Amino acid sequence: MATMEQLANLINGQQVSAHSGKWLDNVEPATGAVYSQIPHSDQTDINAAVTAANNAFAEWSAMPVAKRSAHLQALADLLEENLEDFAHAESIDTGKPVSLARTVDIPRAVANLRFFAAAVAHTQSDAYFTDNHAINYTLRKPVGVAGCISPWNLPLYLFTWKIAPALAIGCTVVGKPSEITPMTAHKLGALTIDAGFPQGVLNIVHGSGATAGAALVEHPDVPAISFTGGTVTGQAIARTAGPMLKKLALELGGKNPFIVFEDANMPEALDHAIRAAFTNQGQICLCGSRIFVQRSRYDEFVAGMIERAQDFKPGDPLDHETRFGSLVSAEHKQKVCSYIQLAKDEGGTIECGGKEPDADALPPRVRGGCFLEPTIITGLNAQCRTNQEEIFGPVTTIMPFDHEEEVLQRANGTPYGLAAMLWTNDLDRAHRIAGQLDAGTVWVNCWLLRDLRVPFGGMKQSGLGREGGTEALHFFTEPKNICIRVRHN
Ligand code: TXE
Repeated sequence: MATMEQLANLINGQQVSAHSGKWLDNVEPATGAVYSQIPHSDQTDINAAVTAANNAFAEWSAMPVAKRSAHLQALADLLEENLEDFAHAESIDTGKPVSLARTVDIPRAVANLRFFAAAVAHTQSDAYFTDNHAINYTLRKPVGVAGCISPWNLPLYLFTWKIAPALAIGCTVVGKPSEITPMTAHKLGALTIDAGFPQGVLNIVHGSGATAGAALVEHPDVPAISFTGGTVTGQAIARTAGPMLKKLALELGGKNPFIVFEDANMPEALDHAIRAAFTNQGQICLCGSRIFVQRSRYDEFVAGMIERAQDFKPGDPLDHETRFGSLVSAEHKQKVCSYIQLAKDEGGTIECGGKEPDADALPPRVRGGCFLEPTIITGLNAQCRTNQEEIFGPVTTIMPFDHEEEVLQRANGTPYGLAAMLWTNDLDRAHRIAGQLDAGTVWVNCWLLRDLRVPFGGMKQSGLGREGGTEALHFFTEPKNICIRVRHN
């Protein structure tokens, strides 16, 4: 029997097992089989990683910016060279189609590293000339050891989204990838050794959220925590980090509205709505999971969505033709199924999907996997739980609306505020509505078009603080104002 691959922590430039010698199983969700193990790290491992990061901080933060950038660019080069290998690993680990991993996740992870390597060279410091008698300027120093905790849906993309700005600005890092999808972060850690990163600059500790994650958040020598994940976990982290007065960036859940006015370009709106609903099996915090369509076009839109959903046939994620893969775990699939049942109980009509694919619709290799058909539900009101709570799976509802004010109120009527999509050809209306939507990002006539320079994050329960561009670089610094009096003889 082949031996099971055992992943390693990266601490002080060395690949090591958990101090306790314990392991957690890592499952391939498309088959349900355990295919590797990760270190079940605890406080002892986190302490070792933080010590290594602390020891590396003085040299890394004092290094010329161009040299730090070169390290990140070297890592990006290696990742790009190994794109196929990483895409394959990400597909096995997450259940997402390998075609998505190789065209989106991995290239975007490369782009994150390159973007922040370049952006840090262009950071500016504010300076003010104060009424002719003082000059104020702001020194921004890296805050120290940054704790970066990432989720399972876009594992490498979101891991690099956090570590790249932290490293670029001069912080050292202890990263804690999701225990559900550890593989690509593990492989990236190995690449940092090949890229010649100084020891201790990037440390990666695997393990559960309750053990390794919590120990990282509680560590007194980690002054900044950047977290992406569920709202409940974000609230728990805030309860620990808040009283310790840590810097905190939380990117949490969403329940994003996708609003289609009658004047919209319908084929385009439909093509984007279907992608926004079902890309990555609906497991993207920016997915559009509540679609509002102006009544005159409602029936046509529902029919168009049902037709297009047929293109998202569940298949083996490793098959390059597959567009729609497996959910990330049996537990998560169970959660999504419970919401489909809830939608039925609340009086919804399942227009398509709503169940597992028939066994013979899947190739034999993946018949034990966590598959669900893309699901479209109508007939629900905006206030029911199905339309209020984050499902985070291949489930979208469609509702008709009559007026602007009505749709605004319903779109804004959830605890979340991450993203909103708006489809109209009326320029005045686009500006009018976009400005009033409760969302950190509003996409007008597009979805998931990203510019890494803009602030990214959520309003209300969708988060705290902003990532992206200058905001991300600033997050990992402690600004200090220096005021110099100007004497006039
Ligand atoms: O994520 P968790 P879960 C949503 C989605 C999903 C729900 C729960 O609705 O169904 O969250 O997902 C680490 N201290 N999103 O439970 O727990 C954990 O190990 C420190 C939206 O799988 O939030 C992992 O590394 N860390 C989301 C990370 O937190 C802790 C993406 C995220 O896990 C911890 C994923 C603790 N006490 C899920 N507990 C998005 N915004 O994109 C867990 N962790």
